[in-house]
Amino acid sequence: MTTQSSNHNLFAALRAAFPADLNAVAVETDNGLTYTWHDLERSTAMVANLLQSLDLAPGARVAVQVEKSVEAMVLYLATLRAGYVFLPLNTAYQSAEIEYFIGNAEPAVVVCSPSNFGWVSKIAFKAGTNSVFTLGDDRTGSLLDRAAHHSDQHTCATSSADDLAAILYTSGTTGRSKGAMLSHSNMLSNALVLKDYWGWRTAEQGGDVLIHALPIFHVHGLFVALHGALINGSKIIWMAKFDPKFAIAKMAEATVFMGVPTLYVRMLAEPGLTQEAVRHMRLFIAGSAPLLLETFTEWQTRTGHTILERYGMSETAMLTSNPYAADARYGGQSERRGGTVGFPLPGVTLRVQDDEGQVLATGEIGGIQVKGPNIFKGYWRMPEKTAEEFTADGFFKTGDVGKVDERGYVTIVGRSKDLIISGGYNVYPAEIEGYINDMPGVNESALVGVPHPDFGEVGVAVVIAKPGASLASEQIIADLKSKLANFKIPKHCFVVAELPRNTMGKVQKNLLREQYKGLFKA
Ligand code: MLC
Ligand code: AMP
Repeated sequence: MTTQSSNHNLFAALRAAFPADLNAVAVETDNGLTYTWHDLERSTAMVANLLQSLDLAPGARVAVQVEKSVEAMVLYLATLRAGYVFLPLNTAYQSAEIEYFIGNAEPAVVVCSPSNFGWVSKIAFKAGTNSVFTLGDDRTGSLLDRAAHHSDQHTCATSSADDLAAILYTSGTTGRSKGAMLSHSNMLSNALVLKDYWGWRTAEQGGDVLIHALPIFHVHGLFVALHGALINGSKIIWMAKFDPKFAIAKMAEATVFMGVPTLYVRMLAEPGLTQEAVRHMRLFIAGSAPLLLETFTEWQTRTGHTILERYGMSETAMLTSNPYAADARYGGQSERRGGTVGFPLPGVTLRVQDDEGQVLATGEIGGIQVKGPNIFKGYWRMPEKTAEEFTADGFFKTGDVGKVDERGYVTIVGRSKDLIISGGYNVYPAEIEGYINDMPGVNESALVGVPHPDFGEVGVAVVIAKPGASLASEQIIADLKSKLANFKIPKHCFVVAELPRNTMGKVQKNLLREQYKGLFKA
C-alpha cells in the first residue's frame, strides 16, 4: 500500500514547491488579472473536490477542450490533485476528431467551451460520459459554478509512481491517433531533471519569471513550461494567445521564454526586439520543431542571447537539450550548438540504430531510440501498437532519424515517420490524404511538407481526379476546412494528371517535395 510519505502524485510535488509566501503573485495574465499562490491552492482544491464528488472510478479520464485560461490550468492541476487522468484536446479539433478521441478514451468527465456545449455534449453522452461541464476563457461556465459550492480544503490524492496522470493523443503514420499514457513519475522525473539542467533560480538567487506563450494542450506548454515554473515556485506571465509585441514588452519583467520556432521567427520580425528589450532575460528555449540555423544566428545577433534548443515528444516528454551550463558528463562542454538538439538529458539513454537493429557508431545516421524514467507507459488500449514501438531490450523507437557526433551532440536529420510539423503542430499526411481520397471524383492524393517562412513547414496537397471527373482545388480545401482542425489544412492544393512513382508503384513524395519546395519562399 502506498503511504502518504511515498506519494508520487505530481501535484503534491508541485504544491510542495509553492513559495512560503502564498500571498505572492503566482500568475499575471495578459488581460490584467493576478492570481496568488493561495488562489491556486484554493481553486485547485475546489475543483478537485468537485471531481471527487462525482464518484469517478480510479483512473477515470477527464477530457478537456477549452480555450487557454488560468482556470484551464487550474482544472489540469485539480485533475492531478484528485488522482484522475487529464486528457487535453487541441481547441482546433472539430466534431469528427473529437468524436474519435472521446469514443476511444471513454472519459468520465468532459469539459468544453460554453459555445461548443451543444455538439460536444451530444458526442460525450453518446460515448457514455456522465458529466459534461463548460469552462469559458472569462471565468464563466458550469465547472466553476459547481466548484464554487465545494470546500477549498483538499488532501491531495495518493498516487503510485506508475499511476497515469495524463493521456496525450498523437497521430500515427497509419491508422488513427494513439493515446500516449504518461504516469506521475514520467512527468515528475522530467520536471526535476529540467529544473536542474536549465538552472532554474531559487528565490535566494533572485528567482525566475516565465513568459508562458504556448497552448496548454500539448507537451511543450502543458508540461515543459508549466511544470518548469511551478516546480520552481516561479511566477508566470500568462499569454492567452501569443502576441510578439506583448511578449517582447514583458521581457523587461521576465527571465525565461519557451517557444516553438515560429514564435521566434515572429518576434524577429518586430523592430522592438533589441538587446535592451531582452536585458532582463536569462534563457530562451526552443523546441517541438527544427529551429533553422538562420533563426538561431539571427537571434544571437539581434539579442546577444543564444537560444537553447531541446528535443522531445508526447510519448517521452523531454529527451535531449543543449547545455545551459558546463555539462560534466560531456567534458564540461557548455556550448549551445545551433542545428543540434544537444545532449541526452541526465537519466536518458539515447542510441542510433539502423533498420537491421545494429547500433550505429558515432556520426552515423539512423533511427533514434531512447530509454529513461520519462518514457511513457504505452498507448491507451493498443498493446500491439505499443509492443511494435519498443525494441526487445526496452528502447522506444522515436521515429526520428539522427546522429550523435563525437562531442556527444545529437542532431535530428529527418523522420522515418511520415509527419509534417507545422508551427509546432503535427500533421499526419495519411489522415489528410484519407479525407481527400474520400471526396467524390478523387482518385488519389499525396500530402507533402514544404518549407514555409512562418510555420517552418506546411502541407501541400497534390490530387489526381478519377477519369472524367473535374476537381476544383478550392473546393477540396473548403471541404477539408469543414471537417478538420485548421492547422491540418493544406496551404495549397494542386490537381495534377499523375503522381511520380518508383518502379514498385509507390508515390515518390521526395520528388513532390523537391518540386514544390520554393512555393512559399520568403
Ligand atoms: C494556425 N494556423 C496554422 C498553424 N496555426 N497553420 C499551420 N500550422 C500552424 N501551426 C492557420 C490558422 O488556422 C490560419 O488559417 C492561418 O494558419 C494563420 O493563422 P495565425 O493567426 O497566423 O495563427 P496563430 O493563431 O497566430 O497560431 C500560430 C501559432 C500556433 C504558431 C501561434 O500555431 C501555435 O501556438 N503553435 C504552437 C504549437 C505547440 O505548442 N506545439 C507544441 C507541441 S509539443 P486560416 O485559413 O484560418 O487563415 C511537442 C513536443 C515537444 O511537439 O518537443 O515540445
Ligand atoms: P509530438 O508528437 O507532437 O510530441 O511531436 C514530437 C516530434 O516533434 C518529435 O518526434 C520530433 O520529430 C519533433 N521535435 C520535437 N522537438 C524537436 C526539435 N528540437 N527539432 C526537431 N524536431 C523536434
